[in-house]
Amino acid sequence: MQRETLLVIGANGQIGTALLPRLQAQFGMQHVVAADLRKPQTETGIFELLDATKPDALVDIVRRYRVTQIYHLAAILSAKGESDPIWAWNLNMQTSLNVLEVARLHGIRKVFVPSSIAAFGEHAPKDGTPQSTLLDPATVYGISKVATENWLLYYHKRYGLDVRSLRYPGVISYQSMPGGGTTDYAVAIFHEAVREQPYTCFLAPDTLLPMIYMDDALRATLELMDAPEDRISVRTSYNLAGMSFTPAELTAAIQRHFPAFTVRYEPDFRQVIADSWPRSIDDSVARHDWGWQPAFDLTSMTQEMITRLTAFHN
Ligand code: NAD
Ligand code: AKB
Repeated sequence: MQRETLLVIGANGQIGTALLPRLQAQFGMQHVVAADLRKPQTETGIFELLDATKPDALVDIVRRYRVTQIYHLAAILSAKGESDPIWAWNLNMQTSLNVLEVARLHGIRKVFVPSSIAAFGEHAPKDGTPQSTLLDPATVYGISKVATENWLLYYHKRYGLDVRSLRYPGVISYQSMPGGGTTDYAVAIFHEAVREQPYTCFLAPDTLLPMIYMDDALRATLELMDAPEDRISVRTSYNLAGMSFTPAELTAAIQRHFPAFTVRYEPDFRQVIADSWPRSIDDSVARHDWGWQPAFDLTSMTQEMITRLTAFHN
Protein backbone atom coordinates (compact mmCIF):
# COMPACT_ATOMS: atom_id res chain seq x y z
CA MET A 1 0.00 0.00 0.00
CA GLN A 2 1.28 3.51 -0.90
CA ARG A 3 2.30 5.59 2.14
CA GLU A 4 0.34 8.80 2.61
CA THR A 5 2.16 12.10 2.05
CA LEU A 6 0.31 15.22 3.17
CA LEU A 7 0.53 18.77 1.88
CA VAL A 8 -0.63 21.47 4.33
CA ILE A 9 -1.26 24.79 2.57
CA GLY A 10 -1.39 27.88 4.82
CA ALA A 11 0.68 25.91 7.33
CA ASN A 12 1.98 28.98 9.18
CA GLY A 13 -1.45 30.24 10.17
CA GLN A 14 -3.30 29.81 13.46
CA ILE A 15 -4.62 26.32 12.67
CA GLY A 16 -1.69 25.10 10.56
CA THR A 17 0.84 25.90 13.30
CA ALA A 18 -1.03 23.63 15.72
CA LEU A 19 -2.07 20.99 13.17
CA LEU A 20 1.40 20.41 11.70
CA PRO A 21 2.96 18.63 14.75
CA ARG A 22 -0.12 16.40 15.07
CA LEU A 23 0.11 15.33 11.43
CA GLN A 24 3.88 14.84 11.71
CA ALA A 25 3.36 12.61 14.78
CA GLN A 26 0.73 10.54 12.95
CA PHE A 27 2.29 10.28 9.48
CA GLY A 28 6.03 10.89 10.11
CA MET A 29 8.16 14.04 9.58
CA GLN A 30 9.15 12.97 6.05
CA HIS A 31 5.52 12.59 5.01
CA VAL A 32 4.17 16.04 5.86
CA VAL A 33 4.99 18.99 3.59
CA ALA A 34 4.18 22.44 4.99
CA ALA A 35 3.60 25.28 2.50
CA ASP A 36 2.79 28.96 2.92
CA LEU A 37 3.33 32.39 1.40
CA ARG A 38 5.56 33.24 4.37
CA LYS A 39 8.46 31.27 5.86
CA PRO A 40 7.90 29.73 9.32
CA GLN A 41 9.58 31.53 12.23
CA THR A 42 11.12 28.31 13.54
CA GLU A 43 12.26 25.05 11.93
CA THR A 44 9.13 22.90 11.51
CA GLY A 45 10.15 20.11 9.12
CA ILE A 46 9.75 20.07 5.34
CA PHE A 47 8.68 23.52 4.15
CA GLU A 48 7.98 24.99 0.70
CA LEU A 49 7.22 28.63 -0.11
CA LEU A 50 3.98 28.55 -2.12
CA ASP A 51 1.47 31.03 -3.47
CA ALA A 52 -1.51 28.71 -3.86
CA THR A 53 -3.18 31.09 -6.31
CA LYS A 54 -0.55 29.79 -8.78
CA PRO A 55 -1.63 26.35 -10.05
CA ASP A 56 1.76 25.44 -11.60
CA ALA A 57 3.59 25.99 -8.31
CA LEU A 58 1.05 23.77 -6.55
CA VAL A 59 1.38 21.01 -9.18
CA ASP A 60 5.16 21.13 -8.85
CA ILE A 61 5.03 20.42 -5.09
CA VAL A 62 2.38 17.71 -5.48
CA ARG A 63 4.54 15.94 -8.10
CA ARG A 64 7.89 16.33 -6.33
CA TYR A 65 6.65 14.92 -3.01
CA ARG A 66 4.08 12.48 -4.46
CA VAL A 67 1.41 14.10 -2.31
CA THR A 68 -1.67 11.94 -1.58
CA GLN A 69 -3.69 14.24 0.75
CA ILE A 70 -4.10 18.04 0.83
CA TYR A 71 -5.12 20.14 3.84
CA HIS A 72 -5.97 23.56 2.41
CA LEU A 73 -5.89 26.16 5.20
CA ALA A 74 -4.93 29.32 3.28
CA ALA A 75 -7.66 31.96 3.36
CA ILE A 76 -8.42 35.59 4.15
CA LEU A 77 -10.63 35.63 7.25
CA SER A 78 -13.79 37.62 8.00
CA ALA A 79 -12.54 40.97 9.33
CA LYS A 80 -9.48 41.24 7.06
CA GLY A 81 -11.58 40.28 4.03
CA GLU A 82 -13.86 43.30 4.48
CA SER A 83 -10.90 45.66 3.94
CA ASP A 84 -10.66 44.50 0.29
CA PRO A 85 -13.54 42.21 -0.69
CA ILE A 86 -12.48 41.49 -4.29
CA TRP A 87 -8.94 40.56 -3.22
CA ALA A 88 -10.32 38.29 -0.48
CA TRP A 89 -12.79 36.64 -2.87
CA ASN A 90 -10.13 36.08 -5.52
CA LEU A 91 -7.62 34.61 -3.06
CA ASN A 92 -10.12 32.36 -1.26
CA MET A 93 -11.73 31.06 -4.44
CA GLN A 94 -8.61 30.80 -6.61
CA THR A 95 -6.67 28.82 -4.00
CA SER A 96 -9.61 26.49 -3.32
CA LEU A 97 -10.32 25.84 -6.99
CA ASN A 98 -6.62 25.23 -7.66
CA VAL A 99 -6.52 22.67 -4.84
CA LEU A 100 -9.62 20.86 -6.15
CA GLU A 101 -8.45 20.84 -9.75
CA VAL A 102 -4.92 19.68 -8.85
CA ALA A 103 -6.44 17.00 -6.61
CA ARG A 104 -8.66 15.77 -9.45
CA LEU A 105 -5.88 15.72 -12.04
CA HIS A 106 -3.12 14.28 -9.85
CA GLY A 107 -4.85 11.43 -8.06
CA ILE A 108 -5.04 13.04 -4.60
CA ARG A 109 -6.89 10.61 -2.32
CA LYS A 110 -8.36 13.03 0.23
CA VAL A 111 -8.82 16.79 0.48
CA PHE A 112 -9.65 18.84 3.59
CA VAL A 113 -10.89 22.42 3.12
CA PRO A 114 -12.42 24.06 6.20
CA SER A 115 -15.54 26.19 6.13
CA SER A 116 -16.75 28.42 8.97
CA ILE A 117 -19.75 29.56 10.99
CA ALA A 118 -19.33 32.63 8.74
CA ALA A 119 -21.22 30.63 6.07
CA PHE A 120 -24.42 31.45 8.01
CA GLY A 121 -26.19 34.81 7.80
CA GLU A 122 -29.33 36.72 8.62
CA HIS A 123 -31.88 34.04 7.73
CA ALA A 124 -30.33 31.06 9.53
CA PRO A 125 -31.74 30.29 13.01
CA LYS A 126 -29.33 31.89 15.52
CA ASP A 127 -29.68 29.27 18.28
CA GLY A 128 -28.84 25.65 17.57
CA THR A 129 -28.20 26.54 13.91
CA PRO A 130 -28.98 23.35 11.98
CA GLN A 131 -26.76 21.52 9.49
CA SER A 132 -29.05 22.40 6.59
CA THR A 133 -30.49 25.90 6.48
CA LEU A 134 -30.46 29.05 4.37
CA LEU A 135 -26.90 30.34 3.79
CA ASP A 136 -26.92 34.11 3.17
CA PRO A 137 -23.64 35.33 4.71
CA ALA A 138 -22.94 39.01 5.41
CA THR A 139 -19.19 39.00 4.60
CA VAL A 140 -17.12 38.29 1.51
CA TYR A 141 -15.38 35.61 3.61
CA GLY A 142 -18.72 33.92 4.29
CA ILE A 143 -19.73 34.15 0.64
CA SER A 144 -16.44 32.49 -0.36
CA LYS A 145 -17.03 29.72 2.23
CA VAL A 146 -20.54 28.97 0.90
CA ALA A 147 -19.23 28.93 -2.68
CA THR A 148 -16.33 26.65 -1.67
CA GLU A 149 -18.67 24.27 0.15
CA ASN A 150 -20.69 23.94 -3.05
CA TRP A 151 -17.54 23.37 -5.13
CA LEU A 152 -16.50 20.61 -2.70
CA LEU A 153 -19.85 18.89 -3.21
CA TYR A 154 -19.55 19.35 -6.98
CA TYR A 155 -16.09 17.74 -7.13
CA HIS A 156 -17.31 14.88 -4.99
CA LYS A 157 -20.42 14.22 -7.09
CA ARG A 158 -18.91 14.85 -10.51
CA TYR A 159 -15.42 13.38 -10.06
CA GLY A 160 -15.74 11.18 -6.96
CA LEU A 161 -13.10 13.25 -5.11
CA ASP A 162 -12.99 12.43 -1.39
CA VAL A 163 -13.50 15.96 -0.02
CA ARG A 164 -14.06 16.59 3.68
CA SER A 165 -14.85 19.80 5.54
CA LEU A 166 -15.83 21.28 8.91
CA ARG A 167 -17.57 24.58 9.64
CA TYR A 168 -15.16 25.61 12.40
CA PRO A 169 -16.43 27.98 15.08
CA GLY A 170 -13.98 30.64 16.38
CA VAL A 171 -10.83 28.67 17.22
CA ILE A 172 -9.06 29.51 20.51
CA SER A 173 -5.38 28.60 20.80
CA TYR A 174 -2.14 29.52 22.55
CA GLN A 175 0.27 28.34 19.79
CA SER A 176 -0.03 31.46 17.59
CA MET A 177 -2.13 34.58 17.10
CA PRO A 178 -5.21 34.44 14.86
CA GLY A 179 -5.07 35.97 11.38
CA GLY A 180 -7.75 38.67 11.07
CA GLY A 181 -11.09 37.21 12.19
CA THR A 182 -14.07 38.43 14.20
CA THR A 183 -13.54 35.85 16.96
CA ASP A 184 -9.87 36.90 17.48
CA TYR A 185 -10.76 38.77 20.69
CA ALA A 186 -11.14 35.41 22.46
CA VAL A 187 -7.41 34.75 21.94
CA ALA A 188 -6.06 38.31 22.37
CA ILE A 189 -7.87 38.71 25.72
CA PHE A 190 -5.82 35.86 27.25
CA HIS A 191 -2.49 37.39 26.20
CA GLU A 192 -3.39 40.66 27.98
CA ALA A 193 -4.72 38.85 31.06
CA VAL A 194 -1.55 36.80 31.64
CA ARG A 195 0.59 39.93 31.09
CA GLU A 196 -1.61 41.59 33.75
CA GLN A 197 -2.70 44.28 31.28
CA PRO A 198 -6.25 45.59 30.70
CA TYR A 199 -7.95 44.55 27.44
CA THR A 200 -10.08 46.59 25.04
CA CYS A 201 -12.63 44.31 23.37
CA PHE A 202 -13.94 45.12 19.88
CA LEU A 203 -17.22 43.25 20.50
CA ALA A 204 -20.01 44.19 22.95
CA PRO A 205 -20.08 42.28 26.27
CA ASP A 206 -23.25 40.29 25.43
CA THR A 207 -22.16 39.02 21.96
CA LEU A 208 -22.76 35.26 22.14
CA LEU A 209 -20.70 33.29 19.58
CA PRO A 210 -19.78 29.64 18.93
CA MET A 211 -16.14 28.86 19.79
CA ILE A 212 -13.92 25.79 20.04
CA TYR A 213 -10.60 25.07 21.76
CA MET A 214 -7.79 24.19 19.32
CA ASP A 215 -7.36 20.72 20.80
CA ASP A 216 -10.98 19.90 19.98
CA ALA A 217 -10.76 21.52 16.52
CA LEU A 218 -7.69 19.41 15.67
CA ARG A 219 -9.21 16.20 17.01
CA ALA A 220 -12.38 16.84 14.99
CA THR A 221 -10.25 17.37 11.86
CA LEU A 222 -8.25 14.17 12.36
CA GLU A 223 -11.35 12.13 13.27
CA LEU A 224 -13.19 13.38 10.20
CA MET A 225 -10.22 12.63 7.94
CA ASP A 226 -9.84 9.14 9.47
CA ALA A 227 -13.53 8.24 9.23
CA PRO A 228 -14.46 5.53 6.69
CA GLU A 229 -15.93 7.01 3.50
CA ASP A 230 -19.30 5.42 4.08
CA ARG A 231 -19.66 7.37 7.36
CA ILE A 232 -19.43 10.72 5.55
CA SER A 233 -22.92 11.90 4.57
CA VAL A 234 -22.07 15.62 4.26
CA ARG A 235 -19.82 16.68 1.36
CA THR A 236 -20.40 20.41 1.70
CA SER A 237 -19.22 20.96 5.30
CA TYR A 238 -20.15 19.56 8.73
CA ASN A 239 -21.47 21.80 11.52
CA LEU A 240 -19.08 21.58 14.48
CA ALA A 241 -19.65 22.87 18.01
CA GLY A 242 -17.43 23.27 21.05
CA MET A 243 -18.90 25.90 23.37
CA SER A 244 -20.65 29.29 23.17
CA PHE A 245 -19.87 32.30 25.36
CA THR A 246 -19.98 36.11 25.41
CA PRO A 247 -17.02 38.45 26.04
CA ALA A 248 -18.53 39.18 29.50
CA GLU A 249 -18.69 35.44 30.33
CA LEU A 250 -15.11 34.92 29.13
CA THR A 251 -13.95 37.92 31.19
CA ALA A 252 -15.63 36.46 34.29
CA ALA A 253 -13.96 33.08 33.66
CA ILE A 254 -10.54 34.78 33.37
CA GLN A 255 -11.19 36.89 36.49
CA ARG A 256 -11.45 33.66 38.52
CA HIS A 257 -7.69 33.34 37.82
CA PHE A 258 -6.83 37.07 37.67
CA PRO A 259 -9.33 38.98 39.89
CA ALA A 260 -7.79 42.38 38.98
CA PHE A 261 -8.18 41.84 35.21
CA THR A 262 -10.36 44.51 33.51
CA VAL A 263 -11.96 44.79 30.07
CA ARG A 264 -13.24 47.91 28.30
CA TYR A 265 -15.75 47.46 25.46
CA GLU A 266 -15.37 49.46 22.24
CA PRO A 267 -17.36 47.62 19.53
CA ASP A 268 -16.20 48.39 15.96
CA PHE A 269 -17.15 47.13 12.46
CA ARG A 270 -16.63 43.54 13.63
CA GLN A 271 -19.76 43.82 15.82
CA VAL A 272 -21.95 43.81 12.69
CA ILE A 273 -20.20 40.66 11.46
CA ALA A 274 -20.60 38.92 14.83
CA ASP A 275 -24.29 39.88 14.97
CA SER A 276 -24.82 38.14 11.62
CA TRP A 277 -23.44 34.80 12.90
CA PRO A 278 -25.07 31.99 14.92
CA ARG A 279 -25.10 32.07 18.72
CA SER A 280 -24.85 28.29 18.96
CA ILE A 281 -24.48 25.37 16.55
CA ASP A 282 -26.32 22.06 16.22
CA ASP A 283 -23.62 19.51 15.33
CA SER A 284 -25.77 16.40 15.71
CA VAL A 285 -25.01 15.19 12.17
CA ALA A 286 -21.23 15.13 12.91
CA ARG A 287 -21.97 13.35 16.21
CA HIS A 288 -24.10 10.78 14.43
CA ASP A 289 -21.90 10.20 11.38
CA TRP A 290 -18.38 9.94 12.85
CA GLY A 291 -18.92 10.17 16.61
CA TRP A 292 -17.93 13.81 17.25
CA GLN A 293 -17.80 14.82 20.95
CA PRO A 294 -16.13 18.04 22.17
CA ALA A 295 -14.03 17.74 25.33
CA PHE A 296 -13.43 21.40 26.33
CA ASP A 297 -15.93 23.82 27.90
CA LEU A 298 -15.41 27.46 28.93
CA THR A 299 -13.90 26.54 32.32
CA SER A 300 -11.44 23.90 31.08
CA MET A 301 -10.45 25.96 28.01
CA THR A 302 -9.77 29.02 30.20
CA GLN A 303 -7.65 26.98 32.61
CA GLU A 304 -5.63 25.48 29.77
CA MET A 305 -5.09 28.81 27.95
CA ILE A 306 -3.90 30.51 31.13
CA THR A 307 -1.54 27.66 32.05
CA ARG A 308 0.00 27.52 28.55
CA LEU A 309 0.30 31.30 28.07
CA THR A 310 1.69 31.87 31.55
CA ALA A 311 4.49 29.42 30.70
CA PHE A 312 4.99 31.22 27.36
CA HIS A 313 5.08 34.81 28.72
CA ASN A 314 7.33 33.97 31.72
P1 NAD B 1 -4.70 32.24 9.24
O1 NAD B 1 -5.08 33.55 8.64
O2 NAD B 1 -4.15 32.22 10.62
O3 NAD B 1 -3.64 31.49 8.31
C1 NAD B 1 -3.78 31.44 6.92
C2 NAD B 1 -2.40 31.15 6.33
O4 NAD B 1 -2.54 31.09 4.91
C3 NAD B 1 -1.36 32.24 6.63
O5 NAD B 1 -0.21 31.66 7.21
C4 NAD B 1 -1.06 32.87 5.27
O6 NAD B 1 0.27 33.28 5.12
C5 NAD B 1 -1.40 31.72 4.33
N1 NAD B 1 -1.75 32.16 2.98
C6 NAD B 1 -2.50 33.23 2.62
N2 NAD B 1 -2.57 33.31 1.30
C7 NAD B 1 -1.87 32.27 0.79
C8 NAD B 1 -1.57 31.86 -0.52
N3 NAD B 1 -2.01 32.50 -1.60
N4 NAD B 1 -0.83 30.74 -0.67
C9 NAD B 1 -0.34 30.07 0.41
N5 NAD B 1 -0.59 30.44 1.68
C10 NAD B 1 -1.34 31.54 1.87
O7 NAD B 1 -5.97 31.28 9.13
P2 NAD B 1 -6.39 30.10 10.13
O8 NAD B 1 -7.09 30.71 11.28
O9 NAD B 1 -5.26 29.19 10.36
O10 NAD B 1 -7.52 29.39 9.26
C11 NAD B 1 -7.24 28.24 8.47
C12 NAD B 1 -8.53 27.85 7.76
O11 NAD B 1 -9.53 27.58 8.75
C13 NAD B 1 -9.11 28.94 6.86
O12 NAD B 1 -9.76 28.34 5.77
C14 NAD B 1 -10.15 29.60 7.74
O13 NAD B 1 -11.19 30.18 6.98
C15 NAD B 1 -10.67 28.40 8.51
N6 NAD B 1 -11.30 28.79 9.77
C16 NAD B 1 -10.53 29.31 10.78
C17 NAD B 1 -11.16 29.68 11.97
C18 NAD B 1 -10.38 30.26 13.11
O14 NAD B 1 -11.00 30.67 14.12
N7 NAD B 1 -9.05 30.28 13.06
C19 NAD B 1 -12.54 29.52 12.11
C20 NAD B 1 -13.28 29.03 11.04
C21 NAD B 1 -12.64 28.64 9.88
C1 AKB C 1 -13.24 34.61 11.81
O1 AKB C 1 -13.59 35.21 12.86
O2 AKB C 1 -13.24 35.12 10.69
C2 AKB C 1 -12.87 33.14 11.94
C3 AKB C 1 -14.06 32.31 11.64
C4 AKB C 1 -15.05 32.04 12.69
O3 AKB C 1 -14.20 31.85 10.54
N1 AKB C 1 -12.33 32.93 13.24
